[in-house]
Amino acid sequence: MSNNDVSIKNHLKPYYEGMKRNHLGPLWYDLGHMVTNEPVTDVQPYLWKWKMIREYVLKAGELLKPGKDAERRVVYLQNPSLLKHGLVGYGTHTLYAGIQLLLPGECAPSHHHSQSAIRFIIEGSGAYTAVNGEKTYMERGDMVLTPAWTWHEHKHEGTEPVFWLDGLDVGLVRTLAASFFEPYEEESYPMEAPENYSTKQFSMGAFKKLNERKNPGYPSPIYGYKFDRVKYLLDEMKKEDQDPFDGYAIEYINPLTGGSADSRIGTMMQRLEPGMQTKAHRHVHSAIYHVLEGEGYTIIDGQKFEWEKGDFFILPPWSCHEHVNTGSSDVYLFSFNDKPVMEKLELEFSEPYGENDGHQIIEKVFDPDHEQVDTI
Ligand code: GTQ
Repeated sequence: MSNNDVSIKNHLKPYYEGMKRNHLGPLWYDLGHMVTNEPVTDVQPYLWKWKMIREYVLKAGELLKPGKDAERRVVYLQNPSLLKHGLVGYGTHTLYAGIQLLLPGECAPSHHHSQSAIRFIIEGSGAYTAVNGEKTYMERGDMVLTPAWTWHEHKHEGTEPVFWLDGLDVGLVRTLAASFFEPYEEESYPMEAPENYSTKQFSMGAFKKLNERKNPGYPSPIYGYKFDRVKYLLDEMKKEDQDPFDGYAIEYINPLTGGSADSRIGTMMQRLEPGMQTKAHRHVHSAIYHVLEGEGYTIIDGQKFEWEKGDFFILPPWSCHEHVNTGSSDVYLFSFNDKPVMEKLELEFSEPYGENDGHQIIEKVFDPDHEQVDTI
């Protein structure tokens, strides 16, 4: 830098300081921070062990009662990289995951909100979620929708504790400043439809009663997506149906639109055969994964995340990832994501990892024992 440049800089100092005081900024310095070449994110990958989560959720079963001490008995997954920014309850910048526990006889009262929610059943049976007055019974591996604004409540008529995953678009709705919540005036919304009606209506084909009105697309006419159907489809898939990046994979859809089951939260199940390793790619959408069955690992941006049945992990936006099944039986990975939003906003984009025959080199191994120290 010449003397001349320094004196120009000094000369302009009052100009830049004045700009700042008046809450203005020079785009010629900052454009590169605003309109970046590629997605920039604070979201880091993370993994939680089911054993550890389960202990904390069970303890909550002793501490409080839903509908009495709390609206819902839920322990949520807090991504540490986002808590730094004060983002409480964030798994990714758009998605939230919580583990809900209902004990026999308990009821989580009816309410509705502008967030969309999906449930994925982890353990136990005999509980239902009622959506707009229709009971949908929940069994392990089922996915249940409670789309934005639908009235929903949970009740347990069985004998064992029931655990399920709640997936909501909390971060997205918060960023858009569009959160609304309202409890129903009574514990229960009137039961208007026969049990499991929407699930049955589409389980053997697609039928409706004569004169029954169906909304022309939203929300999905199905609330309960059964795991036995998902498993059947995945197990039937042939070698040529394999996706190089996701293995055998299906998405849950709304049969009226052909789009995702929930209009904002995407849901997917993947099957990986023993020894299978997918190729790495990255995409704009982010996801939260739950291991329904099996063991293996996922490499995310060069870091190895080892998982087994029940574990959860975060897939940040635009992070390179590939999955490996290291066990002797099939792996089933459930995940939910913000892909429908990215697609609607014309922001979705993906690309394969171009080097090393599509596989990343492991540079680091995530150590949950180091990260999750203080168990009860
Ligand atoms: O069950 O309705 O984990 O409203 C977070 C917000 C569950 C629910 C959560 C909710 C619910």
